[in-house]
Amino acid sequence: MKIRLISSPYHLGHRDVAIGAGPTAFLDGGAAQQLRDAGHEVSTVVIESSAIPSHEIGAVFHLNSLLATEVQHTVRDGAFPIVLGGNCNTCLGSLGGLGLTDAAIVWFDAHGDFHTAETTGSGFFDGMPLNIATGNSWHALAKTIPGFRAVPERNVLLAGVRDLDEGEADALEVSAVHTCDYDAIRAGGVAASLVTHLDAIASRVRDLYLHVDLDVVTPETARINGWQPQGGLTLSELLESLELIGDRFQVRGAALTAYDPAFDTDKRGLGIGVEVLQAFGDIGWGP
Ligand SMILES: [Mn+2]
Repeated sequence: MKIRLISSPYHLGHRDVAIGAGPTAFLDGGAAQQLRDAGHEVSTVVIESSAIPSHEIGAVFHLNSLLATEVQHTVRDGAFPIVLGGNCNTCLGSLGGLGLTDAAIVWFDAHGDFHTAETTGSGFFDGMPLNIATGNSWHALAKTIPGFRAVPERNVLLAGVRDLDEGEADALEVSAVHTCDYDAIRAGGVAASLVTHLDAIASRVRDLYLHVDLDVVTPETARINGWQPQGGLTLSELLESLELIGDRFQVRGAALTAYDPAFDTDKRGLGIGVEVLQAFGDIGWGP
């Protein structure tokens, strides 16, 4: 398959800092070549700007507008876009660039990423991207991203989550977002717990944006970042989940996010990330 790796190496607008260093680590670690070795035709591009606003939230939306344009070009070139994101908020640019009229999202993450200005206790802006993607907040800024269209909550599955803050958990509870948390997966197994949700969404919509925040895996599998809680999916559980998704959806774009190489002292995280990228290559939709 023709794949374009699109690197957005930023953490809240700061280049190559913390999880913003993840995309560069994957490219420097040979991710493109490993995909080529698996038979794919791979090109790479890095999101760059000389006009990044100095205020973080403005910077995030500026970079997402550039990302949307790059994803749009990728699709136009007939390539499958894989975004290497520092932040999970890259979902906004990815969704904009994909420009799907009817989209689903499967979102793997230890966290909910469903905060709003009204629920966040930390002010961490990258705790909000799924809430923004589902059209619940930051409307005016979301509109500045070319092609961005909110995804209906009922078309979204949040999987593997195990660290929700109070207000965020309440918001998810009353939302239509499908949640298959870590406890459910541990109790029921990957296939049994995910398939009901996936089938319900696939009965309505085929086109999917796939989001993997790598901290969905257990710390024993690999150390991913500074916020990775105990528990989580093993690599084989994550890969099994991705296969179930590929069987049911046209995966139009995918993203791998939130990997901070400073925590990955034994480099297992890098290897696991590349395996996830290979799985994206296997299930990605191509003409
Ligand atoms: Mn996340």
